[in-house]
Amino acid sequence: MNHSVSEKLFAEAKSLMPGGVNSPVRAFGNVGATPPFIARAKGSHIYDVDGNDYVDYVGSWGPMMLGHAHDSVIKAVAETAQNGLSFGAPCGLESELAKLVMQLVPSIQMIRMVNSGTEATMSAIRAARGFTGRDKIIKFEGCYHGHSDSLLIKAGSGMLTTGKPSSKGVPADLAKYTLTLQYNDVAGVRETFNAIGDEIAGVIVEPVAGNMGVVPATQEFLQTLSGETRKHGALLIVDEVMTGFRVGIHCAQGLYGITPDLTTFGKIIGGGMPVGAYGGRLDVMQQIAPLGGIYQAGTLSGNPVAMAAGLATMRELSGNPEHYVRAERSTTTLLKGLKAAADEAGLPMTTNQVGSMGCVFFTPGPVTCFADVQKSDLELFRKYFLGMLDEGIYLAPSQFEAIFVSSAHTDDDIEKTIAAACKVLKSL
Ligand code: HOZ
Repeated sequence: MNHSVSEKLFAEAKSLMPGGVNSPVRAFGNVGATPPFIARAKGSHIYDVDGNDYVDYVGSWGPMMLGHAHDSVIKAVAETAQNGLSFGAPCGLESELAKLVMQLVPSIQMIRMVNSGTEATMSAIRAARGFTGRDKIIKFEGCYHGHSDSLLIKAGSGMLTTGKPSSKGVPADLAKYTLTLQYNDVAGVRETFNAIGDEIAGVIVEPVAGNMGVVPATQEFLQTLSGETRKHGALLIVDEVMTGFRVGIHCAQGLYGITPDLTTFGKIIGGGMPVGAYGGRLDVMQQIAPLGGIYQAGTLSGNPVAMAAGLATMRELSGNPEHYVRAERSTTTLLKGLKAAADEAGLPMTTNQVGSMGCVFFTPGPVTCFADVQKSDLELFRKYFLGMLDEGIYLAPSQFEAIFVSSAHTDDDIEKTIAAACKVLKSL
């Protein structure tokens, strides 16, 4: 595959931006290749500046549940943009999106729109601290909740890609308030709460971890978090930036039957535009400015174009449950095919899936926590990734990320991907 135009653009970008990118994972550093520069995308495919066509399993890291440039979303964005891009003043679309999210997720009694998942999680942590008057938070190793200071401790996603899961620049005096436990470790959670439960402001968790590859939580783990936080007066923050309206129309909390105190959203609720949100219990959300003393603000928050993209996406998804059925079925077929290809090639592989999120690990498994993830053969992943890219299959360029399948993926896309995997894995 020719990547000469991408190579030229990347060389220039590297002199302008750190690593040539505006978000680390997309630099392809972990797999040792030049990232294709994307010219356009439609449905399940993306096309680079060299004219290469790929079946896309990144989907902008999650938002593209309907596939790229879905007609209804593009129409809503184009029509709304005619009337102005941002007012820094209220508009009706904010309430429309808020109502729809609250209808679908009953734990959300009040919501605040922000501009990214990072803003949402950062603000939710502040809300938990402000509400409880406590400083300590619990997160889980390998979970990633954006790049705010308190959450960049033993984090996933790009932090694992760089091999340094705790960021420089986070004051030690702040980092000491973030306790990191093992994902799915029920006993560890109980012990910590027994020891210092009355010091914990909140627990933040990805209900399906999607930033160390995909690792689903067990029902028992989530129920324990729910029970222990309630017992000790701490808040349970379920980070649904990835899973929200992806694993089901009622999100992961609907799937697992849990009622968080606070939930964070991003990705799908913006339909591809920069949007995030946090919301939950009324008594907590009423403490947010201007109602209460926990401050959080944003000039572009709730801007009409982003709200319109999110609304169009959410209306399409909530009106047509078939999107979920189709995307999940494609994911199951895909992962079965990839596993069969690995078996055929005599390579160890574990597949994890929840809905249309999935992942392969090059280890016999099972993979239920970060310690298991670390057993995966990264060199094998690198070779697999590069081989697949060459076959026109665009996967997340890191073992520590998810693949996202959309309802626009066709049976042909899935067959082509499995055929590519058979060829690539056999050659390794
Ligand atoms: N951190 C996100 C992936 N889990 C986004 C990566 C990117 O956009 O480069």
